[in-house]
Amino acid sequence: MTIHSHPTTPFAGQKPGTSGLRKKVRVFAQPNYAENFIQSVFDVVERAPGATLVIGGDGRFHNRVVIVQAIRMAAANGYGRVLVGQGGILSTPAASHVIRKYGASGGLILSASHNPGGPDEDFGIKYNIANGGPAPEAVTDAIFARTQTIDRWLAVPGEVDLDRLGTNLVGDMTVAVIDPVADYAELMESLFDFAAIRRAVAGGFTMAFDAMSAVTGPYAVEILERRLGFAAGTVRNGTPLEDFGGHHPDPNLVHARELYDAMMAPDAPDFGAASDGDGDRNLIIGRHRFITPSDSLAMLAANAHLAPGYAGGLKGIARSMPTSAAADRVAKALGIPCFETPTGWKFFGNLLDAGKVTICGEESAGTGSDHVREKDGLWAVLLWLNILAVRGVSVDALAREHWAKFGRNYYARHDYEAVDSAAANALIAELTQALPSLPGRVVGPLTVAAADSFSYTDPVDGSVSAGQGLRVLFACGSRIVFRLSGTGTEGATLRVYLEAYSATDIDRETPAMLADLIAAAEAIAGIARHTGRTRPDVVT
Ligand code: VG1
Ligand code: CO
Repeated sequence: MTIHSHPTTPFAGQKPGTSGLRKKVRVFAQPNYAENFIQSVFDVVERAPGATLVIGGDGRFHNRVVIVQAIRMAAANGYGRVLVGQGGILSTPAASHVIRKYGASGGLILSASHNPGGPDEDFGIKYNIANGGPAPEAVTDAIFARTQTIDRWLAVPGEVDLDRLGTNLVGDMTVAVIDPVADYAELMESLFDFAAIRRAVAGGFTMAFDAMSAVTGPYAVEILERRLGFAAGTVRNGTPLEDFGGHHPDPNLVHARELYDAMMAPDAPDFGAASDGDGDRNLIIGRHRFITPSDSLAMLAANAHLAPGYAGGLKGIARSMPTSAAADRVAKALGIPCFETPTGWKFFGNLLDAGKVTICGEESAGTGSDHVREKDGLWAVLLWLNILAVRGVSVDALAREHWAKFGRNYYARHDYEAVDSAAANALIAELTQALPSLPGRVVGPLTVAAADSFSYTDPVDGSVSAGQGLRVLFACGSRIVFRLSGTGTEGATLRVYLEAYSATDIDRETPAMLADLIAAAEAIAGIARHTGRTRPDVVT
């Protein structure tokens, strides 16, 4: 085997964010850019000689180029085997499952998730460890440190036909091109009552699934249409496209508007759902009833025991800090612990590995469980379908019943996108300074009870992650959280998370319930003064 050593010099800014390294395609396409990052991964991550590496992506533009290069580099760096999805495709949860199932030492997931794709759009690389989950901060910090000193990358010559299933050799390393869907579909069948869902479908239950021209299409067609019997055409936009058809593959009320409108129409199907670029997010809309991701986590947790995979009950629930406290109320009722972590799935890994929690979720449309170590869009859809099939109720009825029992957490997230980075940093710095003086301040009808910068101490390994978002808590129980996104590729994105709870008033409109909080967010943080924006770009 001939190993070529290619001299290189470091690039600034190869620091993984909330979920891997994300940059514009033109940044990744520079000579040595992707290679430097991948070599830095291979230089620092733990593995035995001859270890297995999983490689897959969401099918976006530039995927194939990087996958073939990563395979040549893996062979030169002592891996014994690479498992790669056919066509370079693996959804993020499927990649997590493949890592676990085949005992791989880790995986490279090539995705920028919900960010748009194409020559002028976004690309990303994320490393997952042997548990199938995103590398924890200690590992991403070590990778970043390595990118700052790197002086060579290694590769062997070789080509791979990503489209042909089967095994090849690159250098001395085996490359197995695998069916991206089969293992994952089998896992889903082991967790859920497919027979009950099939009976509901035979009885007339209908759904619409928007794959947003992204990676979930083949998974959804196989599972929903072939195995569960939903009508052909149930899966819309089911062919993965390199530019996602020009859309943002972000399943929210802005980018999945067509699905939302279909679900609000008089002839709406019973159930609507969508997933994002890499298949780890989910959007749930019942006939005439939108479910916030925070509520979805709570409702799934309250009913999960109806699915065979969770019949024994839940060990605990974890949610990211900005996610609403709806799940906390369910945990309390179930008598199980509820953990509050920083934003990003990597913080759930230790809790899942230690058996402290079974279900996790984020307000950004991510829900998942201990079946893999990533959030999982289709998993959430199937758990909803299982629950609805067993209970024989509509989404709306289930939601109302839930709120009647637990009260309702009205919730919204306001995003100010592509804000000038200096302005966004100034807003956060000024607000951080003001935190100690906020308690007692009266803003309209609201009084600040407490304010802090969220810091997390991992209960399993004791690691501390500080500066994870600014929290302003009001005496009435309402809350505002401010933080900057760690997944964007242009300027800064300011996220403002708004939450108001009512134990009894469960049938109000969300904007009305949040109006005082929206005014308070402006008064406290000076969003317009700092950013020049008077309204958010995206409300979800
Ligand atoms: C966003 C979400 C976060 C999610 C992350 C990755 O991060 O807020 O909840 O875990 O995206 O999701 P940020 O730092 O931009 O707020 V995905 O579907 O991009 O892998
Ligand atoms: Co995603």
